[in-house]
Amino acid sequence: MKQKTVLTIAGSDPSGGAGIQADLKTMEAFDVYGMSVITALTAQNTLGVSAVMNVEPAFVEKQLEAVLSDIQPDAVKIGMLPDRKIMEVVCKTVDKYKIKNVVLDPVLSSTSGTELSRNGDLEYMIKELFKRCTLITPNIPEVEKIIKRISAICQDQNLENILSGKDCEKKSGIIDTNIFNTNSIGKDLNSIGKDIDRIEKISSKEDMELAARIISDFCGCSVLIKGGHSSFAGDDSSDDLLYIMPGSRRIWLTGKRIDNNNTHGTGCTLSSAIACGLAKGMTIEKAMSLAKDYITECISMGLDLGHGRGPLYH
Ligand code: PXL
Repeated sequence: MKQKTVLTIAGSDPSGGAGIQADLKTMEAFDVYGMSVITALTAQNTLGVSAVMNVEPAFVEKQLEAVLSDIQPDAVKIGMLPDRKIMEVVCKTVDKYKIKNVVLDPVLSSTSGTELSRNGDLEYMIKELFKRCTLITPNIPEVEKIIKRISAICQDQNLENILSGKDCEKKSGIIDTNIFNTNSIGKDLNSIGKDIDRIEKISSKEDMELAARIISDFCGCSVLIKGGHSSFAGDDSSDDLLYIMPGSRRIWLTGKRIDNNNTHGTGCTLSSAIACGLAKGMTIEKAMSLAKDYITECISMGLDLGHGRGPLYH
């Protein structure tokens, strides 16, 4: 018997709601064979993270080698990457094993105990890791951090040259797409230079669309912006934007905000569910649509565990 295989590269949450524990439960629910490489141990519960111990990069590499030299995953989900050295190991391994179907949840927030405090770490993630991914799945606060960083990179590299497509490619070696060069939402190049600053705060659906396009063009991957943190869309909606790189397609996935505070691990669960769909050969849209149904069901079951922000019903 054969089963599709999915690997998660992420941190451990001993209370079982997020990280590799949530990923593996999700894989079980999608009937794929789950594997896990651990990047960090956290000590946490539903009330918060009390300690984090990063795994040595060389040991992350040992885990990756052990798994990948034996089993080629049909998809990979990447979660918490606590430092740049671990990111470098992951990039190297994705290349070495020509891994396809990579879904990255760019865990940037302190709720997981990871604050990628050095800008260089986030810059590395943006320049080197995103382009190796099929899809990245930031929430709105993460989008704001990413846009701010892209804006700073662009300023460093002289916006004028970037807008004309010259300098950036030479300096960073990353831009092979039509950066800022699409008229799909009717902006001329100069106004987009201003827009990048305007959307340092995402305050409308239009901002989400512009941010998704900039990130996708700059980084060379498809982007899912999760609307769960939006406060502008009205109280009862939680719409996600899927921006698919080939063809620059924008797809809105509408969702009702569910009255449940127990949402610990939703980011991990959603990105894993998408990876499961990709492993089964689905398109990004199809995988996302099934993942959204799954997460909606997991939240609406109303599981109530722990004294803080509780986990989902997986
Ligand atoms: O959802 C972000 C996240 C990722 N990884 C680990 C976490 C969390 C959030 O708590 O604990 C290990």
